[in-house]
Amino acid sequence: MTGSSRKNDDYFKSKFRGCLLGLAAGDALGAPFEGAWPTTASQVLASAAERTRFRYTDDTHMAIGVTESLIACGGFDGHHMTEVFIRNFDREPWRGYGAGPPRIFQKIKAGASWNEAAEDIYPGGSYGNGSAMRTAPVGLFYREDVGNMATAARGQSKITHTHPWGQEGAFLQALAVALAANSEPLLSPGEILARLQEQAKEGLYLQKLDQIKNLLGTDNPAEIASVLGHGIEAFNAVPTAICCALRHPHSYADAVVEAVSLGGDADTIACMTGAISGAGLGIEAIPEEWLAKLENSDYLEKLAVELWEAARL
Ligand code: F2R
Ligand code: MG
Ligand code: MG
Repeated sequence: MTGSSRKNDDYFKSKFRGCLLGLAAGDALGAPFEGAWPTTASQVLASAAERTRFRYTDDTHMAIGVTESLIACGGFDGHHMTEVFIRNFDREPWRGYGAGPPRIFQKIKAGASWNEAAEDIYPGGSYGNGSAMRTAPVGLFYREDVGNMATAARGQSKITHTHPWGQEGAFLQALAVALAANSEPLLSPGEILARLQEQAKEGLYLQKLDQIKNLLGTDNPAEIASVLGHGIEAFNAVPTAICCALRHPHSYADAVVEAVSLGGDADTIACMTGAISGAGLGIEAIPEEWLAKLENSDYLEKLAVELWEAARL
C-alpha cells in the first residue's frame, strides 16, 4: 500500500468509525430525554457527565442490523436484512422499539412475506422515523453512487416503513451521511443543503430543506423545533437532525447536544445528527469520555472497519 492510499484508508476509516460510534453516542446521549420538553445544553452535558454508562436504544440496534447485513451480503439484500432485524430483535427486544417493527416481525414469523408485511401496518404504511434512524450505514456503503444508495435506502425502509414520507426520510438521511463522509475539504452546509434539495422528491421535505437555510444562523434553537418539528415522524425528525448537524460543522458535541436539547424524539434526532456529524468530522471529533462510556463500542468499531472494507471491494 502506498503512502497516499494508506492516508486515504485511515481517513475513511475514521469517518466510518465516526459515523457508527457517532450515531450510537448521540442515541445514548438523547435516550433519557426522549419524549421530554426542550432543555438546555448544560443540562444535557450534566446528564452525560453523571452517567457511568451510555446505553443505546433501538436506533443503534437497528443500525447495527443494517451494517451486519450490508457486510455479510456485500450490499443491500432485503430478505437477508429482514432476517437480521428479526434475529437481533429477538435477542434484545427491550431496546425501546417503536410500535410498528415488532408487529411486522411477528407477521413475518407467522408466514407473511418480508416485502409485503409492512404495507398495511398504518394507512399508507409507516412514516415513523424508524427507517431513517438506521439508514446511515447505507449512506456510507453507497457514498459514491447516489442511484444505488437511493435504491438501498428506500429498500431497507420498505421492510418496515413503506410510506413515501418514511422512505424519503431514509434516503435523505443516508445522502446527508454520504455527503458528509465523502468530502475533503468538508462541503459547506449550503452545498450539502443544495445537494439534498437536488435529490429530494417529496414536497414536504423540499419545503423543510428550504426552511433550514433560515435556521442555520439562528441563536434561538427552540425555533428549529417550532419550524421543522421534533416528533417521531420522519418528516419532522430528519430535517431537524440535518439542521443540527449543519449548524455545527466543526463540532460533533455541539451538534448532538443541541439535537438532544430540543426535546421530543431526542434519542433519534441526536442519533441521526451524530451519524452525519461523525461521518463528516471523523472519530477524533467525538469526546473521548463519551466513547469510553459507550456500550458495545468495540463491536461498533469492528463493524465500522468491516463496512469500510466491504464498501471498498
Ligand atoms: N419507541 C420509542 N420510544 C417509546 C418509548 C421508549 C422507552 N424508552 C421505553 O422503552 O420504554 N422510540 C423508538 O421508536 C421511534 C421509531 O419508531 P418507528 O420504528 O418509526 O415506529 P412506527 O410504529 O413505525 O412509527 C412511529 C409512530 O409514528 C406514527 N405513524 C407512523 N406512520 C403513521 C401513519 N401512516 N399514520 C399515522 N401515524 C403514523 C404512529 O404514531 C407510530 O406509532 C424512535 O423514536 C425510536 O427511538
Ligand atoms: Mg430509540
Ligand atoms: Mg426515539
